Amino acid sequence: MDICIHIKLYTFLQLFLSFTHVTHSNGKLPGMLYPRDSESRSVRHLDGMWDFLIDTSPSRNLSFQQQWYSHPLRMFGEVMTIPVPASYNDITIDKQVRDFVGWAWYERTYYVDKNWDQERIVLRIDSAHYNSIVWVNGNQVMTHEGGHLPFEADVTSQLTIGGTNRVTVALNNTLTPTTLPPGTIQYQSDTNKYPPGYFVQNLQMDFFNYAGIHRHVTLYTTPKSAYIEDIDIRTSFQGSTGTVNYTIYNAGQIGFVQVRVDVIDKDGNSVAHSNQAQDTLTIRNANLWWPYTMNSSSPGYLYKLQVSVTSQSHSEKDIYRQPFGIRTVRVTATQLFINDRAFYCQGINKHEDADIRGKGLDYALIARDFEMLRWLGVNCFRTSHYPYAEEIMDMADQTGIVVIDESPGVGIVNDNNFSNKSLEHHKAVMSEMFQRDKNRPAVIFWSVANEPKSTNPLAENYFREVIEHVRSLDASRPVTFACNQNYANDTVVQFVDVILVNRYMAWYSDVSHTELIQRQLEYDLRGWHAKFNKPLIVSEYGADTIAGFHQEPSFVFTEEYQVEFLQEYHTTFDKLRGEFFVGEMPWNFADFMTVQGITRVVGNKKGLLTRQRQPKASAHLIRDRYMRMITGNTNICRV
Ligand SMILES: *[C@@H]1O[C@H](CO)[C@@H](O)[C@H](O)[C@H]1NC(C)=O
Ligand SMILES: *[C@@H]1O[C@H](CO)[C@@H](O)[C@H](O)[C@H]1NC(C)=O
Ligand SMILES: *[C@@H]1O[C@H](CO)[C@@H](O)[C@H](O)[C@H]1NC(C)=O
Ligand SMILES: *[C@@H]1O[C@H](CO)[C@@H](O)[C@H](O)[C@H]1NC(C)=O
Ligand SMILES: *[C@@H]1O[C@H](CO)[C@@H](O)[C@H](O)[C@H]1NC(C)=O
Ligand SMILES: *[C@@H]1O[C@H](CO)[C@@H](O)[C@H](O)[C@H]1NC(C)=O
Ligand SMILES: CC(=O)N[C@H]1CO[C@H](CO)[C@@H](O)[C@@H]1O
Repeated sequence: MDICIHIKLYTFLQLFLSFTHVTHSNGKLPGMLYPRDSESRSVRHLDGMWDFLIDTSPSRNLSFQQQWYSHPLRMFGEVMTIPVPASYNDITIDKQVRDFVGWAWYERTYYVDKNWDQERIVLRIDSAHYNSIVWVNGNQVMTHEGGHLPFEADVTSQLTIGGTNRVTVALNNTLTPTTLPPGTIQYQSDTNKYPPGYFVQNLQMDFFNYAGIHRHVTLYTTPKSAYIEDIDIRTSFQGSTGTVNYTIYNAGQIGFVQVRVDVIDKDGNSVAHSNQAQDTLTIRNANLWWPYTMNSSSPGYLYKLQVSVTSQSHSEKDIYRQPFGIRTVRVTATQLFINDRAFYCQGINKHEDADIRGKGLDYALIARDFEMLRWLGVNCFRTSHYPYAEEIMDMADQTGIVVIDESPGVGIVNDNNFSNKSLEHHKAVMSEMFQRDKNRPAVIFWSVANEPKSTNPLAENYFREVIEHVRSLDASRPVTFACNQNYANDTVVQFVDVILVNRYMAWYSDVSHTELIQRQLEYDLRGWHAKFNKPLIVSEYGADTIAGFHQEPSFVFTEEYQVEFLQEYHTTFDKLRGEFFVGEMPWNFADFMTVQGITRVVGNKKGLLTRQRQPKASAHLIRDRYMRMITGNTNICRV
C-alpha cells in the first residue's frame, strides 16, 4: 500500500467519522464574523450557476468510490445547472431530484485575483443542508454537520492565486436520529412490494426537508497574521449612559501591538474609544436600541464597534466594523422588559420558504417579508424552526423587530432521540448559533427547541444540560423552548425563563368547536402560570385555511373559520394580558411546503398570507389588532 492510498484512507475515515465542530485548544469557539469588506478586507461571493450531480447509486456512495471531487463533475455524469443560493428540490422538473435523499454534489470554478497573493483567504458557506464536505482543487478543506449555520476554513494554501480554481461541495440531506432536526431512514424489505435496497426518509417535522446550498458561498480576505477573529459585545445602560463591554479575539498566533477600538454612532462620529483588546466603554446620552413599536422615531438604533489592529512588524493592519445595539432584556414572574420598559410581543412565526427557491436566500423575498411584517404591525418573530439567514437577522436589527432565535431542535420526540450523541450535537449547534448571533440586539431570547416530547423523563436531563450550556455562553438573554405538552407532566419548562406554549384547541382537538377555545385556553394558560410562576407567550396557534374558500357560518379550511378561530384566542389573550400574558404568535406568517401526505394539501395552509405573500382575511384581522396595540387603542373591534 503506497502512502497515497494511506492518505486517501485517512481522508475517508475523517469523512465518515468526523463531522466535527472545531473548538480552539483554549476552549474558545472559532469566530464566525460575517464577511464584511473594509480597508483591509475584500469579499467575493461565489453565488451563481453551479454544476450539479446527484449520487443515485444504490449505495449512495459511488461518488466517493469514484472520487467526484478529484476531477470536474461533468466527467462523472451529465451535470445539471443549479443556482446558488437555492434549494435544489423545486428547480428541475425531475421528481427524482426533488425527492432525492443522499449526496448531492455542487461544483464551480472561479478565478482568484493575483492581487490577493499577500492575503489570507477564507472560504465561507453560510448554510448548506445538512452534512457537507468541501474540497478546493480536489483537496478536502472542511466538513460541517448541520443545515442552518455558517462554516468556514482558511483555504489560502489550497488556492492558485492568479489562476483558476475549483470548489466542490458534497452535501447530504439525510436526517438521522442524531441530526437536528432528527429523522430516520427506513428500509423496505418486502421485495414483493419494493425493489431491493428501497428506502424512504421519515421526518418528524411538519415542513419540507429542502436541501442545497441555501445561502452565500463567499471568499473573503484578511491580513495574513494580524487579523481580528472574533468580537464579543455586551451592553447595558444606567439612566442616559450606555455601557459597552467588548472583547477582541485575534487569531492566536501573533499578539497585536496596537489595538484601536471606536464606538461609531449612526452619523459616523466616534463617541468612545479605547486601546485595549478588552475594555468597558461608557457612552453619554446613549441611543438605545428599541423595537419600533416602543420608539417609532428611532427604531433599531445601531452603533458600530470599529476595531483596528496592527501587527508587531507594523506591516499588517486589519479593520472590522461590527454593528451592535445598546439594550437590555429582563423577565420577571409576570412581565417581559426591554430597556426596563414592559414589552408585549405582537408576534408571528415564520419559515424560510417560498416557491421555486425553497429555503434559498432571496433579497426580494426578504424585503417583501419585512414589508408585510410592518404592514401586519408585527414587532416580534420566532425563527421557527431553525436559525434564519444573517441577512434576515440584519433586517430585524435595523428595523427594530425583536427575534426569538430558535435552534433546529424540532421534532425531538422519540426515546432514541434523547441520546448522548444527540445531546452533544445539540449543544454544539447552540454554540454555533450563539457565535453567529451573539451581538445582535434584535435577539432577545434563545429558543433551544420546538415541541420536543418534554413529558418524556429522558427530556429532563437532556434539556437541563442544553439550557445550562446556553446560559454558560450567554447570561444576558433569557432561554426558552416552544412547548406543546401539558403543564401537569412537562419536565422541561421548570428550566426556562419564559414559557412558550403552542396551542391548537379547535384544530388538532375538538376540531370545528371554536366555542370551546376560550374555556380550554384560559384553564390551560392559568395552569402553566400557577405551576411555574413565569410570564407566558402563546408561541403558536392557527388553523389551515385555503385562500378563497368561504362559508358562512364558518367551516374548517375557510377564511371565515380562520378569522373566528383567531378571534376566540384573542378574547382570552386580552383577558390575561394584564396578569402574566406577554405575547402572541399566530402560526404562520405564510403558507409553506410540507412533505406529501393526506393531511396537507400541497403544503401547510395556516398562513395569514399565501405562499406568494398576499393576505387572507385573517391577515387583515391581525393587522387591525396589532395596529390598535401600536396606537394604544386596545378596545379591539371585531371585523
Ligand atoms: C464509501 O466509499 C469509500 C471509498 O470506496 C469507502 O472508503 C467508504 O467506506 C464507503 N462508505 C460507505 C458508508 O459505504
Ligand atoms: C448520506 O446519505 C445516505 C443515504 O440516505 C445515508 O445512508 C448516509 O448515512 C448519509 N451520510 C451522511 C454522512 O450523512
Ligand atoms: C461590563 O464589565 C463590567 C466590569 O467588568 C461589569 O461590572 C459589568 O457587569 C459588565 N456588563 C455587562 C453588560 O456585561
Ligand atoms: C427614541 O430614541 C431616540 C433616539 O435614541 C431618543 O432621542 C428618544 O428619546 C427615544 N424616545 C423614547 C420615547 O424613548
Ligand atoms: C449519557 O451519558 C451518561 C454518562 O456520561 C450516562 O450516565 C447516561 O445514562 C447517558 N444517557 C443516555 C440517554 O444514554
Ligand atoms: C400528561 O398529562 C395529560 C393530561 O393530564 C395526559 O393526557 C397525558 O397522557 C400525560 N402524558 C404523560 C406522558 O404522562
Ligand atoms: C428518528 C429517531 O431517532 N427515531 C427513533 C427514536 O426512538 C424510537 C424509540 O426508541 C425509535 O424507534 C426511533 O427509531
